[in-house]
Amino acid sequence: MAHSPMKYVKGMPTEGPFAENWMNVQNFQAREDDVMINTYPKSGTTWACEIVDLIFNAGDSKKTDREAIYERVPFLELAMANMPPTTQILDNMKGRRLIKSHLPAELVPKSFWENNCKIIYVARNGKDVAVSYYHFHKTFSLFPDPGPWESFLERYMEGEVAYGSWSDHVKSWWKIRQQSHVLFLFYEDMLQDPKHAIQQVADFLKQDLSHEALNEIQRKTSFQAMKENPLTNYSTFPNSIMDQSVTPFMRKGICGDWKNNFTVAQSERFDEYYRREMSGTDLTFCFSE
Ligand code: PPS
Repeated sequence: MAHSPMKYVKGMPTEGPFAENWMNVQNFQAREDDVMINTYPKSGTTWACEIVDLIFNAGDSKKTDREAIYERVPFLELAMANMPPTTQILDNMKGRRLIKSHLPAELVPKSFWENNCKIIYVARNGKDVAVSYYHFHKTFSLFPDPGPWESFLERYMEGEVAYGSWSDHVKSWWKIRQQSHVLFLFYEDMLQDPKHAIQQVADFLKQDLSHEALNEIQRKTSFQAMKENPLTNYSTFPNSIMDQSVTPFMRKGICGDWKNNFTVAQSERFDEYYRREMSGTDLTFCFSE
């Protein structure tokens, strides 16, 4: 599998074709009823996307099991050689659009803010994100080869990976979390009390859910159910782009897997970085169950 080198957009490292399509992303026309699901990569995007689609379909999986998650919730900034960019696919989409993005708040196209579009942001602790991102780099040909874990972790803490710095990203969204059209969630809270998280999202979207619908959404969006569902586990995605024989997309889905990957010294270096980056904010993460 050939990996691609990175380019930069407004100082943020990104994939080459994404950078080439940047003008279309920046000028993208959001509509009032668009809903964006945004995260730093590997923070629970797919999980949140499936929850939102099920909520809009009152928990009826006969309706959501129509297409793969990446078709039901197109990825705004995705662009690949020889394929129409997602911006074009979204322009032609009728009805309510659910839109996935990993852009930091300041790079989200201004039409989303002008239209007060609802945005659900999920943040995950930076150590588990680093591990998940490292494994994902090995499978995803649009990203550069991650090399050894030690050097990947250094680049991650320097923000020299796709979408830049994890800490800048989470802080950019934390700063604006009180805007009424933004819902800020933590992956670890979703793991601990999924039903509560689903209800929070439904309330935010002003969608009533019956007891049965809530239970059904919880069942359908458990890690195991999503791992087994070909429409959410990316097994229908081209193998030449995401080679899951290396690591499955639905890998572990837990809090604290970093303990199996970080050395004590790496953990201490990360803690130092975390303290420095989070000083001056009241944003805190949970790193263990
Ligand atoms: S991506 O490629 O950035 O869009 O990936 P993303 O979906 O944001 O994150 C993938 C990680 O989320 C885990 N995941 C889940 N965890 C718990 N419950 C559910 N339902 C769930 N769905 C996805 C997935 O396993 C990846 O984390 P890791 O740690 O690699 O297992």
